[in-house]
Amino acid sequence: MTQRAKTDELIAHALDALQIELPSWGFANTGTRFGKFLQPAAASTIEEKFSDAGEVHHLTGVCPTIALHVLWDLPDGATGVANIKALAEKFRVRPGSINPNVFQDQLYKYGSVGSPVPVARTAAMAHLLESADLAKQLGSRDVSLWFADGSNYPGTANIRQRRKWFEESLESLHERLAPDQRMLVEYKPFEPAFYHTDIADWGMALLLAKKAGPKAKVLVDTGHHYQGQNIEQIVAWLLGDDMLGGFHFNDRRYADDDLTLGSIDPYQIFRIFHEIFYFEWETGKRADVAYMIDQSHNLKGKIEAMIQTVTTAQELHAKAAIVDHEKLATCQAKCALVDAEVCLKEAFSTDVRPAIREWARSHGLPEDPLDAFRKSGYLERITEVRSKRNAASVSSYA
Ligand code: LRH
Ligand code: MN
Repeated sequence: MTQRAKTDELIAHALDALQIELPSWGFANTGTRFGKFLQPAAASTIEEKFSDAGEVHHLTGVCPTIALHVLWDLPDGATGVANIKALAEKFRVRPGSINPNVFQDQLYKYGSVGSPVPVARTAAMAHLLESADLAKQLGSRDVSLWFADGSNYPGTANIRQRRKWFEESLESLHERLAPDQRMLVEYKPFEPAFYHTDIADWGMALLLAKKAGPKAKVLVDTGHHYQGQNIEQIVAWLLGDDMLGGFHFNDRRYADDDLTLGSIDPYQIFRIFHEIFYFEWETGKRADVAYMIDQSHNLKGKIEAMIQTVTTAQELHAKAAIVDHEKLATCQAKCALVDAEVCLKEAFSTDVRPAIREWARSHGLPEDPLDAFRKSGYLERITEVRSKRNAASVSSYA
């Protein structure tokens, strides 16, 4: 078999295995604290979010699930389950990770499960347990946890006491999960809290997950790191402990900018994928990792941005799949620094697009999903239906 054929086979194999979950909120009119620029075609109903996710899956073939945010997508709790199942059937996209929301209600001013206010802790715990039950009813494996909990001024919070409340709550949630379910603990260094955040980094998330139990893993949101932090090293450590549960992919220049994946630092995502492929090559084990997108598209067309993100992820994933791991391991062992680095550079600079187009053709998918979307008329159709309603919604900050 020629080297080219070997490479194409590795790429096809990687593309067959790659599944990327889409965030329902990525299709809605979202913004920053300084307001949001309304898009006439934006989704606001759960049906529209499933429809848009279905369109992206129809064009790319690799997005079979949609992440749901409980308050935004299931505001009436269990009464919304039947409708979600019907939408999943209609648009051929399954409900994916279930995201509780314990950060929006006024009750959570001083935190949720970490709040000194007992009624806030009780309400938050009840919502987490309800979210686990909703996940069971929807056949969703993952309950994906992010807490805005923290403080804004030194001395205003008992950090150790709050940790204890988090440990208790996450242990109770762990008990509620079904044997095949998981809870993913997401960390974030700051925002909306600007002095301390209770789950601020991977170490805190790891300790809480390990204390909660075997169904708890760590979720790495690529936008939740300090400048200069080595994210792929965190990924390698979590893989080593079998504690890497999944990713929220996005890109950033400064902080949690939620920009489209690979728009600022594509080599970063390539290095992350590399650590996962290298782990799988070395251990022979399949990394049980959920790949999810977590972006809010303030300026780009939301569906175009999502398609761009998925195809960029496919490309960077395919590049990482063709690193010559055998050669790399030999170079690392004999400290052949330049040759080791070249193993990655060689793969990263390989144009994998012809192989991806061939893979798409062989799966009856459009070679260029973005172009196919633009020619589909889907955007024109939904704009017709949604624009009047969207024009009416306000976008002011204060
Ligand atoms: C917090 C976060 C979290 C989601 C939210 C939409 O910054 O990354 O994962 O719940 O964005
Ligand atoms: Mn996230």
